[in-house]
Amino acid sequence: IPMRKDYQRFVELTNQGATEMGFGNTGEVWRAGYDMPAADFQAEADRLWGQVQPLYEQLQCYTREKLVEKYGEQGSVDGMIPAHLTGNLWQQDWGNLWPILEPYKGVGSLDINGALKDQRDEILADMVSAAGGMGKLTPAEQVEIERKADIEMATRMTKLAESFYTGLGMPALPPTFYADSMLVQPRDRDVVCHASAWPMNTEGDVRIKMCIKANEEELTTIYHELGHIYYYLAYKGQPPMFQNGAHDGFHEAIGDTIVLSMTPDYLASIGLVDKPAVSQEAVINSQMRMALAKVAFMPFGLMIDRWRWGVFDGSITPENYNTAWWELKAKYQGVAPAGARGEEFFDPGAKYHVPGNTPYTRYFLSHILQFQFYKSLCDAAGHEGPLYTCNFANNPEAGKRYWAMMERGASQPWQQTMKELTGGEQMDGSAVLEYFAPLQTWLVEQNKGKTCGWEQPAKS
Ligand code: X8Z
Ligand code: ZN
Repeated sequence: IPMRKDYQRFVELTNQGATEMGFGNTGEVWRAGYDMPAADFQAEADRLWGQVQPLYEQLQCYTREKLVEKYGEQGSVDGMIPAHLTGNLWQQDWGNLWPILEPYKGVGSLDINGALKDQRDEILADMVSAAGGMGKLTPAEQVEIERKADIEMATRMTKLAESFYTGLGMPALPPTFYADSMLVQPRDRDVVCHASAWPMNTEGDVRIKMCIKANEEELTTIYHELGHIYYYLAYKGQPPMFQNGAHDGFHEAIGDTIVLSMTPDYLASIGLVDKPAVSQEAVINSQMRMALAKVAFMPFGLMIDRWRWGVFDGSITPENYNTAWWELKAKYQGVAPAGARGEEFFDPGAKYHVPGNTPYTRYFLSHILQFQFYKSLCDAAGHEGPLYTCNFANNPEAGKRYWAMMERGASQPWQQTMKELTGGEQMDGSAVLEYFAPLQTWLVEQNKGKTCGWEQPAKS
């Protein structure tokens, strides 16, 4: 709420800047960054969404049914998922619903959270015993040693992520990366904990800023951030103008492509899960786990900028900020608040990228691209079998292909860079569908006889 007035003023100022540069508004500036007419870009995003929408709708339907099973009629709002039941403040990642949604209980257990917590506790226990036991420590020393354990664990997780990249033949991170990055929350000052990655100069001084905790989501976020870092390192030989992603979706997709390669086999190879079960049930479980992160995200990745494009072009006015926000969440995500969220609230302000003014369509595009990149790297690695079983860790051919693509930076239209990696010049959701084919079939089966879909709220 304190943000609303400031945001309104900010919109006026940024639009003024856009106009002075010859654009209609800031949304147009954002849509102009894709080597195609800004006017075509919106249709392009719609086309991609249309490809994956049927898969999302099946996941939404299944999730809603499970919520209704658990919470009765409070598990659904006119066919939509109650926002407060997704286990995520923004409804962008449904991983926390795993206990309710796990298709086959306990098959091929993928308890990475548990494994990471155990590791952290072991580090602490070792440090404590080296110091002569907990009883020997003052309360202040106990706090100190816990912190040391957190730092050690965060460093270990970061090195694990780094080892995926070096295993592909990419360079080790420079010593300054570990010396100067912020890996854990400092005690003596307030900081922004939202993860980010920074090129400090053009000579390879790269750093990340995170408050790493020992859980699965944070681990995959490190892989994501190192994707930005390795992209910076790969294109640092380009002239400054070209030291950027082919487009911003490419930048977001580098690390996530690697996360797709974190199959049960890979997780077992780094000691985070036991030898994975091999069965159709294990496949569905593992696909569901990935879908709760990736498929659930897609309409969210799209709706944020649908809202901001509307705000910037004036079709969404300050009197409608919050109403329009929830209309878009309903339309794309099929998610609804349990109680009224009127204009006395400013819910968009709770999403980091809105006050931070980071465009968001990049993440939607990334969620399409990363499956295309993954498929190409799997091809390069000579993978055979269903796409979702591919793990290209330690494969030099995949590494070479990826690095060659990353080295290009923004030196040519992204379509050309895309062609060099994938053979095609278009973004395309078919790799998403290929990857999730077993789950989609399974979901359709589960949803048989259910009334899927939801009521669109009346447009205000
Ligand atoms: O903001 C991020 C990254 C930093 S570029 C941590 N992400 C989006 C978000 O958290 O909302 C990654 C996925 C989506
Ligand atoms: Zn990112």
